[in-house]
Amino acid sequence: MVAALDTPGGARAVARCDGLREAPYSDMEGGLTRGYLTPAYRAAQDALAGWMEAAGMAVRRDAAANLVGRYEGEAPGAPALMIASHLDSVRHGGAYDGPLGILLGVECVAALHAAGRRLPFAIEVYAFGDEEGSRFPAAMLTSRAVAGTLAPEALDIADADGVTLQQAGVDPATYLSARRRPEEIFAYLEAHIEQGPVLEDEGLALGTVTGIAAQLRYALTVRGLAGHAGTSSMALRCDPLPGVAEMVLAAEQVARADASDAVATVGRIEALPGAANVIAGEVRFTLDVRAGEQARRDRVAHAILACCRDVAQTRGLDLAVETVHDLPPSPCDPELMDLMDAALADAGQPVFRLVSGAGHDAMNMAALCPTAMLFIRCRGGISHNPAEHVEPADAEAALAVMLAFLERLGASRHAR
Ligand code: HGY
Ligand code: MN
Ligand code: MN
Repeated sequence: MVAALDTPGGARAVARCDGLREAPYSDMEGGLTRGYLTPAYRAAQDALAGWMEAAGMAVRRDAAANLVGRYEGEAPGAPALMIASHLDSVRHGGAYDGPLGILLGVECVAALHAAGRRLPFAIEVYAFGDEEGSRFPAAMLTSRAVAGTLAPEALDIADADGVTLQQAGVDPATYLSARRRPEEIFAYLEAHIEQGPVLEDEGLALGTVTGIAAQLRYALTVRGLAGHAGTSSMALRCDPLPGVAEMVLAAEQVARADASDAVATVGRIEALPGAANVIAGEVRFTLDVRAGEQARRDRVAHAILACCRDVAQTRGLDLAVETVHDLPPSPCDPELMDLMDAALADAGQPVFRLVSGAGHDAMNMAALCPTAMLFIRCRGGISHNPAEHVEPADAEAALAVMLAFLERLGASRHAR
């Protein structure tokens, strides 16, 4: 069990995140990898369930194996504000990307519970199970299921070891019953580390998020002809790996040349069969393209794919492109942004707004209800890296702003 600080608050949320980076809450030795539905995921859920119960919440797991803690409002069964983020991590990632937003939600409820406070709405804290897509070849499965935007066929997937979702412990036949309705959830709030350098550059701890960049993710497969590294002359080779090298460089060059907020990343590449003395027969790689506006994202992505097709044709390679996901930009709700700005001021924080280049579950929840996000400074903007760091004082400030946000939201609900 993770040793939890006795003192409720943002610093305890940070300490709990630190505890969740250790065994048995990680699938790897010497770092943090927590995949959806793995033993580490289940262990982390068990620790979280205990903290939710101690904060006065009723705890359940939904059909998508999300952990959900509910704290009733003044009237039982009232529509809820969802406060959420994700419990899974990238491979060898940081401790705060996801869990900090969940645990700050738990601290919000713990503060209300300790004061015997009930608001004019319920609060449901969700620990989404799959945001990163680090285990299965899909991302944001669980928030899409809750938002009602997940297609049934998206569940027909298996991880790198061939383990299906069903074998991993969820039932595809009932999975989509995790869906919530607008009459149940009226708004969504996610606190998250910025994962970028803006707040630190501005000397600020917190900021109101204006929206989330549009995101395209592809899986590309390039096939050539496997062969013997010693007997195949250079002139006669059909080696996909140098071709993919040209494609990767093209992705960087096209995105740089756009001289905008567009970004392109090849994060994973795999040469098969992967032996030192075998010319690869097949190379698989991912391509992630983002921009604040969909048209710019599409322009850059299509230009990169055109370069890939040219390279494949020139080199006589076979190219297959699969779209893994296509996420439009997701603006945050203007009224909730104003509420967040006012809550920042209530808590003595400068009011500052910024866009999110990183994707978040909030972009899916926007299909269900109005969304708000609060960004928290992280050192050097480093994330998806074990060096990810957040100051406990900044988490305390975030909690104060979130509690002020709840009070203002309550007042606005009373005024209706
Ligand atoms: O990819 C992202 O932006 C998020 O961290 N899953
Ligand atoms: Mn992440
Ligand atoms: Mn995240």
